[in-house]
Amino acid sequence: MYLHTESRETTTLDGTWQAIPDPYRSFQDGWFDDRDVPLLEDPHAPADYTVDDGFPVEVPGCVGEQLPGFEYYEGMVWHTRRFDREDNGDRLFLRFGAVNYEADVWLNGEHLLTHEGGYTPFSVEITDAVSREDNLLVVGVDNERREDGIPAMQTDWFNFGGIFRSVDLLATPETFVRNVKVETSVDETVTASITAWIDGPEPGDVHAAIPGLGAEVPLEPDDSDGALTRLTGQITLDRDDVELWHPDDPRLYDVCVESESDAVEVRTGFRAVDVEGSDILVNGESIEFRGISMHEEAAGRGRALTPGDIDQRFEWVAELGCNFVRLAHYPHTAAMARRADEEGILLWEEVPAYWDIDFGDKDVQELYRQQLRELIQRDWNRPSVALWSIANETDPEDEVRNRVLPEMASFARELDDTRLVTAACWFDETDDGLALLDPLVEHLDVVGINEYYGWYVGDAGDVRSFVDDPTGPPVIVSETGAGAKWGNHGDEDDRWTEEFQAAYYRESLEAIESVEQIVGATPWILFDFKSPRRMNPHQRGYNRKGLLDEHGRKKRAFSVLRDHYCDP
Ligand code: GCB
Repeated sequence: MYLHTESRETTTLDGTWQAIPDPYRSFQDGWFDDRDVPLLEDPHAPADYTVDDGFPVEVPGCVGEQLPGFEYYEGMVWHTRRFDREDNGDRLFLRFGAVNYEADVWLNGEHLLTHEGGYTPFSVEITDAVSREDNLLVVGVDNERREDGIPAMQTDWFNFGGIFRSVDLLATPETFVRNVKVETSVDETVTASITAWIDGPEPGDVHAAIPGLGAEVPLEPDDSDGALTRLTGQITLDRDDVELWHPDDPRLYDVCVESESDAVEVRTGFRAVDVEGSDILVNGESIEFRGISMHEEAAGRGRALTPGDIDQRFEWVAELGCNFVRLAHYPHTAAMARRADEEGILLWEEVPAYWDIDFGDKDVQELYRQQLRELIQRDWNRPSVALWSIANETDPEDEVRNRVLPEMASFARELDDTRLVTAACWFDETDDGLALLDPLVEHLDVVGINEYYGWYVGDAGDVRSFVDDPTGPPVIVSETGAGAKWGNHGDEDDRWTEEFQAAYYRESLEAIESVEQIVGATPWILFDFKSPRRMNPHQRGYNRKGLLDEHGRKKRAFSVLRDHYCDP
């Protein structure tokens, strides 16, 4: 179960760590065995590495962006640091925001945890392993791609390695509130169904309150699993008494959960997202999704975004007139969703089940569920999140995929059935025009379609031939785009020019607009991003489909999309 840290005081372990690249994995097997420990501790020993004298790197950070010569490195990098314990809590947890891709956590020579999956948070209790002073924390960070990984061997983005989100210590009482879920529904009344998980021997009395609405409810135990007790309760309010969360007016409320020994707060909003025919409704009203896709990347920092990077993203989104963002192709920092809550931006969040995943492998299926769980439990209180996307461009002819993906859609709904489940698929070309034949479609609430008519195939505007079915599921064009090098000008027919890209946008947006069943789009993509598979002279290691380049310089298509959204 996810460890809630949102409203809590934590001690940060961010800052300068030591990084020791280990491409031959020569330290891996003997890191803490009897032979090596003296080497680690004796500064005069003939050691090839010492835990205190790696290359200094900043955490959060991506290794390749910080160590000259390691830009495209994929493999093991040991990360180490020492810390003193400063809290007086009964229990202490170590929490990582994200480590790409596998993390092996050692504290004072004791192996505590291996975590696979590069974009979701994880934590481990260290109460029995921690000392008051001079704790040695060693994290093996391995970003080598693997056949049985999620993602697997091929992606159209760079595999930045590192501890690229914050590391914190969280001290708690013996029994504490581990996590909270607030599910809201909106009809004649507004309901908040609150679930709390209490970790520890004495759950005692627990209640939930929404001070801004003068509402309170005791939570009753309804399940117990070892040390974890689940409690639930409901608050029902008159619709007139609540200001709903909506992109035009993103009202937020605090929900407080208090046990006898602990208390946490969740900042959330009341809203409902539903499908009716081929419309998506927010609080019962049909809404058009004016979106854009983005990767989590900042020039020179990889995926380790600063607060300034996040501000900048939301400024661009506001300038474009968007009310919707696709956070592709993996979970972005939780700060994006918190900010989207405040700004009234709807989100599509996704796990990196991208292209060729080994869906038949049971361990991969478990890893898939784990990644869905870690994302959904992290963000299920964010009113901005409207869609959970379970996959991107997976093969509709693959029978194993067609069995496993519906299971993952059900799993996402089991965790949270107040959002819509989607996946990015393709159109099928038939004699009558474009159609939705992918068997996955019937298991989705909303169908995402990636289409590049006018770039990879066909002509911009071919989407017009879609066999519109006003009773079919809502469709979002989750990708459409063309490459252009910033500053490269020419004729509208010349690929890689800004003019070509702008013309592509004009045609494609008009075609998308003409199809009833399409309720929105997240064109590909806000800014250029690193991709080792893109090496032509215009690309040189970057996917150039951005509306901005990697330095934030606008291409002409930026204003085409802005005019489309702001001045239709
Ligand atoms: C896609 C992928 C996306 C790529 C994009 C492209 O369909 O989903 O990850 O970056 O196309 O630029 O080709």
